[in-house]
Amino acid sequence: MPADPARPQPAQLNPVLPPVPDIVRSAYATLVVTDLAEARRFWVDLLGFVVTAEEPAALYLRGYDELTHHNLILRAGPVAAAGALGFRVRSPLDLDRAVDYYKALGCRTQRLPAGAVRGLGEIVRAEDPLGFLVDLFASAEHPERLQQRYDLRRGAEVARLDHFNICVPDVPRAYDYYAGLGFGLSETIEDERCVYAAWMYRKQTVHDVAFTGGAGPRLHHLGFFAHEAHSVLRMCDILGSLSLEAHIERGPGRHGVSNAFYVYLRDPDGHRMEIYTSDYYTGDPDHPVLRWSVLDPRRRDFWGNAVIPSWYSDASAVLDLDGAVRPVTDLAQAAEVTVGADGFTAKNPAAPQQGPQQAPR
Ligand code: XXG
Ligand code: FE2
Repeated sequence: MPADPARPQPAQLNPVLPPVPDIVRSAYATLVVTDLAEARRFWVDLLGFVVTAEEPAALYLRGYDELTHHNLILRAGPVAAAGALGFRVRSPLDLDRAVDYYKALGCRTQRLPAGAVRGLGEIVRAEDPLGFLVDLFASAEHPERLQQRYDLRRGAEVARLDHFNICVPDVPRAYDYYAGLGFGLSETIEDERCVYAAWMYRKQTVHDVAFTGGAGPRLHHLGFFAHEAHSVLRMCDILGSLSLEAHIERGPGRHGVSNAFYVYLRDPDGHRMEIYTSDYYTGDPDHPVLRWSVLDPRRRDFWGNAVIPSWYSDASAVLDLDGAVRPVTDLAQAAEVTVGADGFTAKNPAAPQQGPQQAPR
């Protein structure tokens, strides 16, 4: 990875590729669930997602702040997996660019007409170089604005999708691909020999996408933004009251990376989601990268609480363009858990007292 990679210009990285599509933000994901009624109980009845549209085999859900059709599609299917990761692009011209760009990268690409994904205009769907399905769209239906319908809010009071976290066997390769698409780098976990994880953005927050080193391609989690830390706590209390505490996998806590307050939940199929609040602005052109030592016990939980092993090992399979589950490649670099200091021994007084380091600019 380059020494100072904040917002590299894609053309500088690879001058032979056609212009990149202008990606605005991470916008939605599709999860295949094996029991739609069970999934509905979790995502709608417990977590409080808004149902924009409903079909016998699919639900289109959004947060209370979302002004487009959906942040999440739950689709019934035989095997739990993640479908496409949806990115909003700025204009229809960016869809033409996306076709040329992914074709130049040698990726299988489809153009889907408006309405092929309910609520959205035309879509360019590609199998990206990392093995994930991505949907790029430039227009969407605007459902009723619910931001100030406080009377409707339930569960975690989720506002919108914030980010995708993906498991990749080679983190620097994932960085290169997303840097080529014009994503900026906000934070990393690294040491002198390896980058173990990285957070990258298009919108002006810590991330739209993050990479967790591991067998991949797999979806690690979907991060959803809530406005208040108490929404995170309230969700945990609701699950506890209903003896559904097994859905809570990690947290609640304060991340070192991103400074967000968080909890990770697992849905009935094991898909992981995060409720996430209070990260920070990254929109300045010279936004400095924050690099955490892999040995810093506060990097993943600022209070030094150990990360549960399943958080590193488990993730959702992903589908290819034909709807088949993609095979995974094993981690091709050192595993963070073997070098890091989360220590499944919980708090580690012997860990070095290193803080986050600002990259030299
Ligand atoms: O959104 C995130 C995360 O990717 O889910 C994980 C922000 C920070 C972290 S970490 O566990 O590294 O603190
Ligand atoms: Fe996250």
